[in-house]
Formats: sequence, C-alpha cells, structure tokens
Amino acid sequence: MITVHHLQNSRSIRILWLLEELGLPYEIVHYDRHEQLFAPPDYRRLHGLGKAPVITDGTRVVAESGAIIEYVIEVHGDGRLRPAVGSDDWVRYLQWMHLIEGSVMLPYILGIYIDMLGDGGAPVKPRAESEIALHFGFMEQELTGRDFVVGDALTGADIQATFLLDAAAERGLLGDYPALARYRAYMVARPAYARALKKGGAYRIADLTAAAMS
Ligand SMILES: N[C@@H](CCC(=O)N[C@@H](CS)C(=O)NCC(=O)O)C(=O)O
Repeated sequence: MITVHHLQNSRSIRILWLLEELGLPYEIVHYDRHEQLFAPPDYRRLHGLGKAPVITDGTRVVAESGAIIEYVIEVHGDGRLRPAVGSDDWVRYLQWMHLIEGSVMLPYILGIYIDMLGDGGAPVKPRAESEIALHFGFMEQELTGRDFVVGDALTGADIQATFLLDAAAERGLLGDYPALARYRAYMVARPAYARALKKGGAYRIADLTAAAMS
C-alpha cells in the first residue's frame, strides 16, 4: 500500500491527484507547515532533504515529485497515464516531466526571492523576468490549441505541470498566457483533482509566498 506523506499547501497534491486518477488504494499522513512555511522536523525523518512530496511503498521511500509520478505510473499504473515507451509522444512526455522542476521552477522561484529583496533585487530582476518570460512563453506556445501536454489524454506530465500553473495563477502570472490559463482551468476541473483537493485539505500557495515575505 502506498502512503503519501502530504505536506499541506505543497507539491504533494500532485501525488494525491495521480493516485485518484489511477484509482489506486493509498493512505495519507498529513503534515502541517512549520512556521507556516517549512516542512516540519518530522518530515526530515522520512528523507534527508525533508522536502515534499515523499511516498512510502512497502520498504521503499521515494522522494522528488517527478520521480514519484514516474515510479507510480511504471510500477502501479498498468500502462495508464503515459504514452508507449519509445514512441514520439513518450519523448515529449519525458521532456515535460522534467521540464517543470528541472528548468521552469528555478526562474519562477528566483522571481519570488527577488521580489522579497525589494530594491536590493533590482540588479538581477531583469534577468529573472526574461527567463520567466522565456519559459512561460515556451509553455504557452507548446500548449496553444492543446488540452493535454501529450496527445489527447491525461498523462503524468499534465499532473507535473499543473502544480506550477496553480502557483503561477495565484501570483497573477497567467494573465499574459491565455493558453496556459485555459489549460490549467481544464485540468483543475477534473473530478480526480477535486477529490485530491478534498482529501489533501488546505491548498493556497499564495499563503506560502505571504509567509516567506513576512
Ligand atoms: N523538486 C522537488 C521540490 C521539493 C520542494 O521544494 N518541496 C516543497 C513543498 S512544495 C517543500 O517541501 N518545502 C518545505 C521546506 O522547504 O521546508 C520536488 O518536485 O519534489
């Protein structure tokens, strides 16, 4: 049985959503944010980084959301939520699975930190903004006219992408990216996403940004 160690307001919503889409049995252990921002000390006992999400599956401990999504799909997915291995769609699926945390998150998070610095962040702000525009512009172009990252069905890559877009929407960043906003609205309307939110509890990423800035 898979256990999701679910940190409130976090990327672990991806894993709840994934498991709901697959209809797999799982348990949730809930963790509140420490000082409204950090994973609590208990969480570090699961994995050396102490970052969410983490799942346990028997004696296995799996961290890093993209790895967890790939693990669950490969080990428990029975061929669902991913294209056939080796196909052109699979190449695109893999690229998107890694694009979000591997490339887009860095400028996105940097933008938040630079805003926290106020005037002190001014020298690097243009660079961060141009990198955000590059990455969001790329995703906008790629998702224009599409309901899913790959083909005409949901894959793990959509689950990986939507958390980032949830966060960006809460920061008001999607106004210039209508295809991303439309794609996200389509994703969050899925019944499995709603079930994940209900089971996961509080999910307002803007609260974290506010706590970081206080
Ligand atoms: N690339 C990692 C990022 C993990 C990460 O930063 N998780 C955040 C939650 S969204 C966290 O645990 N923050 C709490 C902390 O840093 O103490 C992943 O995708 O799993």
